[in-house]
Amino acid sequence: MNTIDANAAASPVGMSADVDTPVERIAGIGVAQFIATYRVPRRPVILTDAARAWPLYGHCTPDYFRTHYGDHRVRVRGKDYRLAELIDLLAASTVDKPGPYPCKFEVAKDFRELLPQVTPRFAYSLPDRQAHPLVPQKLFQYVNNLEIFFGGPGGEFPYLHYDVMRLHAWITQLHGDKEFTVYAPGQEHLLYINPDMPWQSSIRDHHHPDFERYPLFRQARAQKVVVRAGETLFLPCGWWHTARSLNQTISVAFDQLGPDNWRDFVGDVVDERRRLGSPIKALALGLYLRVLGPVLGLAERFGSNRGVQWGQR
Ligand SMILES: O=C(O)CCC(=O)C(=O)O
Ligand SMILES: [Fe+2]
Repeated sequence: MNTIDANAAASPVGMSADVDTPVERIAGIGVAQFIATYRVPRRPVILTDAARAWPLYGHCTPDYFRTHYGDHRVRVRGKDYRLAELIDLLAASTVDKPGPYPCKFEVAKDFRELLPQVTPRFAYSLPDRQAHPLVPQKLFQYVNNLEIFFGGPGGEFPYLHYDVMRLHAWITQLHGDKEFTVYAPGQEHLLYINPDMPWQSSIRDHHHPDFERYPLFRQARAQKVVVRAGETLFLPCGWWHTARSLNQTISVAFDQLGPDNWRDFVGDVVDERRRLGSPIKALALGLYLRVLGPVLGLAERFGSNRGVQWGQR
């Protein structure tokens, strides 16, 4: 796996989205410019100020959660903990003896009081069509609306993937540093895609891959991007990624379905129905969604799907 230093330099604006264009850090960009420069050309980018308006920004620490939510009951991989207990485990996590990872929870269900603390949703991530009543909500039954992740040093995300149904991914580091390894789309032939879950790679222990077993993976080109406290990573639809926690981390993540990834979304949804052995349903759903796309696009010109906040699905 070749990597290049993602944080070293900014690249000229307007270059196409490929893995050799280092991920930039930017601030103060207008929404229209963001869409034209990053979202539509599908260039990952780090926004250093997107979450600045969140009340939780700047004072989200493990101690904050220990104090305010210490007795909160949480469940990680079938095991129940008090949040304070989990935070202690993560504080003791090391590369050699990592604590559980990821410890992720749905904010609207597990930390509902936090919703106003991570509001407003960034205008860069709108419109979002996931909650639209004309979009079958069943499609999102396994997609969490808004997640909070707790991690400790050595915690590694378990599989290389792109976010399911080719949604755009937004990940904000509220505390600590996380290293993302990102692979541009188009390298699927090198990533040993899981045929049953084609948004996931089947490479085991992909952070320390066995290149004898996965020789093609050696040719995959990746960038390592460290996202630091306060920063937000935008990962466009179809970008493969994984992450590891460099120290104690708290992150908040959500997905976006907008006009510019609609076609990709429909393609994946239809393929999935076909794979599940329902070609007629796949055809009908595909037709419906292909007609719906431009209708929603028209409504969005008049401001539709922009007032979306959290917990509305
Ligand atoms: O923060 C991480 O560990 C990766 C999160 C991620 O990519 C996901 O939940 O889809
Ligand atoms: Fe992801």
